[in-house]
Parts: sequence; structure tokens; C-alpha cells
Amino acid sequence: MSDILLTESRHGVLVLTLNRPDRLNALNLDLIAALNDGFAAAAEDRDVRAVLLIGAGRGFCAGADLAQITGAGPKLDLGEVVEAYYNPLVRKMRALPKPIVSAVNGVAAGAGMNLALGGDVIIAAASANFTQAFVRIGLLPDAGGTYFLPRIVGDARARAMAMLGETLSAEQALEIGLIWKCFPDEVFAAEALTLATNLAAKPPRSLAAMKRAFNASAGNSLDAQLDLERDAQRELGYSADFAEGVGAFLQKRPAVFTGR
Ligand code: T3D
Repeated sequence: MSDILLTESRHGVLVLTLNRPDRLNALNLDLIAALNDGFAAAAEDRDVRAVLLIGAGRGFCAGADLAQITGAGPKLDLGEVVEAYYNPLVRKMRALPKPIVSAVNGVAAGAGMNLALGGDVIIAAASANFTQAFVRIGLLPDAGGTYFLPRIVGDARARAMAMLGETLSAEQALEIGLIWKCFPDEVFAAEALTLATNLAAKPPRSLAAMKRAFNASAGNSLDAQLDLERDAQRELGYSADFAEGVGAFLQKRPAVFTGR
């Protein structure tokens, strides 16, 4: 894997670190391609049971690399860029049958913020902040922003965030339910890894089924969703991990889940 995306496996967690700290980890095309590869690798590797996405340095991700998309070369077709780079990445993250922790260690702007929203559990350091920066440069939220934002914080807040482009502190993000938890800066990286490690020890098939169900719920009727829950629960009910979970409860010992 390239230097602009550092990868490291620890206790079932694949840590993906955006590594362009001098650009606040802005997304150039190489970095988006590396992220696509990273999530594809996470999908294939049975030993990876959770992914932790974090930024190197003081930023999480400042969105698209503006120097690249408005640089000296021929004018880029942004629709092409979105189609070839951002959209496959968002689809891969959502389809990954393993939980993704978005650990927002610093500023998350534009597509950088929406990259975080593509994760399953979003946490932030106290000094982090969030901006739908697109309006400042005459674009609209991409990387799933117009889909994720209203579903996470509601339509009114989503529209205002997108249209005004104001910056939200981590504390405000917590208040409006944009993130799960906020940690002091000094302990953030350790807490993020603990949380991801904790997820990696949970029953993988159960987590994968939840992810499928939550993904589907955005477009499903209640009836369709109830059917989906029935079918998924039937499958999980025959799993070795279900037997292990119940056995461990009855025997008053910690469960050891294997994904079978
Ligand atoms: O198809 C497509 O590709 C279109 C897709 C678009 C998706 C998008 O994400 S559009 C939105 C793009 N992002 C932005 O508009 C945010 C731009 N950045 C900022 O507004 C500010 O940098 C921040 C508010 C994020 C942080 O401000 P601050 O004061 O903490 O840091 P800074 O000094 O502005 O940035 C530090 C360095 O990073 C600086 O370089 P320098 O002066 O030290 O050499 C700055 O130019 C660089 N940087 C920050 N953001 C980007 C960037 N370089 C390239 N692209 C960036 N997005």
C-alpha cells in the first residue's frame, strides 16, 4: 500500500491512516484510489474484523485536493472524478460486511466530512470540527453527503449545513447526533483503537447482518424491513456464534466469537 495511506493490522482491526498531513489529508486521486484498495483488501481478508479510519497530523481530511482539481492541467470533468473515484469508495464502505470506525481526529471538510459519514461508528476528538465546505467553492455535497446527512441529522439541519457551510465543533456534532462520542485529544487515538478492537471481538455475522439491515432500511418499507429482519435472524439463529453467545451467558463466561 502507498505512503499516502498507511495500513496496519492490529488485533483484527485494519487501521487506515490518511497520510498527507501537510495538506490536512486532502483527497487527491491517488489517495482515493488507495482508499478504494484498502477497503477492498479489508473485504477479502478474513482476519480483518473491523476497520479504523483516521488522519495523520492535525487534520482528519480537508476534502478534495483543490490544487489537483483546479490545477494547471486540462480542466477535470468532476462528474467523471466522482463516478470513477468517490462513488466506488462510498459504495465499498457501505457494502463492507465489517464495521468501520471513522475516527475524526481533526478538521473534516467537504468530501472529508462525508467520508467520515460513510463509516458505521463516527467518533471525534474534542478539537475536531466538521464543515460541508462545498458551498464555499460553488459545488454541492458529494461522496454521499446529500444521502447520509439528512438521514443522520434530519433534513432541516442537513440543508442548513450544506447551504451555509458553517463549521460545527465536535461538541455541536455530538449534540445533534452526527457522531457517537467525543474524546479528549490526548486519549483520542487510544480510545479509537479500543473501540475498533472491541468491535472486532463481536460476532462478525451479527455485525454484517446489522450493516445490511441498516443500509436497506433507508429505502425499505416497514413490511420489507420486517421481512429482512426475519430472514437475517433465521440465518443468525443457526450460527455457531449464536450458540456461543448463549452458552457463554448461561455459563457466566466471556463469549469468544469466530464468525461461524
Ligand atoms: O470531483 C471532485 O473532485 C469534486 C469533489 C469535491 C469534494 C470536496 O471535498 S469539495 C471541498 C474541498 N475542501 C475545501 O474546500 C476545504 C479547503 N480547506 C479549508 O477550507 C481549510 O484548509 C480548512 C478549513 C479545512 C482548515 O483550515 P486551517 O486554517 O486549519 O488550515 P489551512 O492553513 O487552510 O491548511 C493547511 C494546509 O493544507 C494549507 O497549505 P499551506 O498553506 O500550508 O501550504 C492548505 O492550502 C492545505 N489544504 C487544506 N485544505 C486543502 C489543502 N490543499 C488542497 N486541498 C484542500 N482541500
